[in-house]
This record gives sequence, C-alpha cells and structure tokens, in this order.
Amino acid sequence: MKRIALVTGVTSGIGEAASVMLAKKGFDLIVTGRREERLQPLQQKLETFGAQVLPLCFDVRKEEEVASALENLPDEWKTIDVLMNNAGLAAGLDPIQEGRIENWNRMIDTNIKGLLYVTRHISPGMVARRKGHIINIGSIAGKEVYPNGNVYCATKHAVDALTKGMRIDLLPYHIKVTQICPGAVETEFSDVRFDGDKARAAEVYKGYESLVAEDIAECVWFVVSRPDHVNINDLIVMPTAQASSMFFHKEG
Ligand code: NDP
Ligand code: 8X3
Repeated sequence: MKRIALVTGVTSGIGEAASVMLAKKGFDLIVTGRREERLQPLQQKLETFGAQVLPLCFDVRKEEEVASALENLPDEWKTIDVLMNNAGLAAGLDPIQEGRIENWNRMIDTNIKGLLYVTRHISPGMVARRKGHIINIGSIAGKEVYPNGNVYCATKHAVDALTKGMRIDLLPYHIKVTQICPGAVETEFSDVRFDGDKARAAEVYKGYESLVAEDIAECVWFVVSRPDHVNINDLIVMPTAQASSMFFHKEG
C-alpha cells in the first residue's frame, strides 16, 4: 500500500521540493498552501511521478480553516504516514524597538500556532494507529539568535522546543518526530521577509553558494527512509560557506 505524506507550504521553496521528492519516492501527497493557483500545476507535476494528490487550500493561521480541511478528509486520505510542518515565514528584520507588531503576529501565528493547529488535527490519527512521522522544519534561527532576528528566531526556538515536546508525548505510540534546521536556502523566503524587495533578497545569497530547496528535500527523504527503529531527532544543514547564522565566507 502506498504511503501518504501531508506537506504544508508546497507553493514554493522547500515544501514544493519535498513534495516532488516524496512523489518520486512513491508517496501519495496531501499538499497545502494559500496560493491556490500554484497548487494545481504542482498537482499535475506530482501526478507525472505516479502520485495521487489531494490539494488543500487553507491558511495555517486560521484554526477554523485548518479544522475544516483536515477533519473532513476523504476516507482514503485519512491514514497519514508523514506530516511535514513546513509552512512558515520571516517578516522583517528590524531591531526589537522598531519591529512591526503585524509582522510579529504573522510570524507567531504561522510558525508556531499554524504548526500546532495542523499537528493537533493529524497527530490523533497517528496515535490511534501507533504509527507516523512528524517532520518539523525549524531553522538555524531556532538554534542561534542573530541581530534583528528577534521574533523570527523566537518562533524557530519554539519549533525546536515543540519538536522535543512532541517527541516525548508521542513516544509511547511509536511515532517519530524529526526537526530539520536549514541555514541559508535560496527560495522565496527572503522575498517574503523583505516584502517583495528582490534586490535586498538577492543580497542574502550573494558571494557564496547557498543551499537550494532540493538539498533539504534530500534530507527529508533521508529521515523518512530510515528503518523503523531509527529516528533522526535533529538535523542542522548549512551551506559549506556558512558556519553559523552570522558567519559566511563570501567572495566577490
Ligand atoms: P518560501 O517562502 O519559498 O515557502 C514558504 C511556504 O510556506 C509557501 O508555500 C507558503 O505558501 C507557505 N505559507 C506561508 N504562510 C502560510 C500560511 N499562513 N498558511 C499556509 N501556508 C503558508 O520559503 P521556504 O521554502 O524557504 O520556507 C519553508 C520553511 O523553511 C519555513 O518554515 C522557513 O521558516 C524555513 N526555513 C527556510 C530557510 C531559508 O533560508 N529559506 C532556512 C531555514 C528555515 P502560500 O504563501 O501559498 O500560503
Ligand atoms: C532562515 C535562515 O538565517 O535567515 O530560517 O534565519 S535565517
């Protein structure tokens, strides 16, 4: 029987690459995001690899939307083997005294509360079946704090803590919980962080070879494909040219 993975935030970047990887490896996929116009082409792409695909358009910040989408799954989609909590964002890069409260709310509501809402609806099925794997996409920002990263770093530190907490709570049910913490990956992340300022976003990845989303997708496949008795707790993945959130070896 084919396994089912639910990946949040597949309309670009890491989530999109992970969904492609999992489709190629034989999973059926529930894929989610807010930009509905991007879900359909992705569905078609995933189907070319033989995957069955259920696209769901919802905002992870809206508990009622999450509940309505995930509590009404068709029967054939209810048995979710892998949940990848990937949807997330940074908004702004400002010192605490100048931070925009709407940006703080977006990050907290998406990165922490959205991850929790989705997990709350999917984990009971895993508990009942005593089977499942939750993969949370954290960040190097969940391990270190950098200047002006304040609230984004706090949300990713929360993901780090929640990953550990989930692992303890789900331990009796044979459920794996993994966190993957990337360093710099060139996606739409910085476009979003800098509110569409493409020149500023491009600066983030200039002068060194950053990771690409497919690098993280390979890590996702690595953690998913370990034997039943092996769980990868935590994986920090950086470009070779990055030593910490602050230290890059840049040329040119
Ligand atoms: P992208 O901006 O390319 O992708 C983010 C995805 O999250 C999109 O599919 C977006 O879909 C979805 N998303 C954002 N907000 C919501 C929401 N409210 N409801 C539903 N979906 C949402 O960035 P990345 O691929 O880089 O980011 C993926 C994850 O990786 C994030 O959690 C990020 O924090 C983390 N990360 C990224 C790093 C990087 O350097 N790029 C490094 C470390 C961690 P849509 O807008 O259609 O809803
Ligand atoms: C994304 C990586 O260093 O921009 O989580 O916070 S960083």
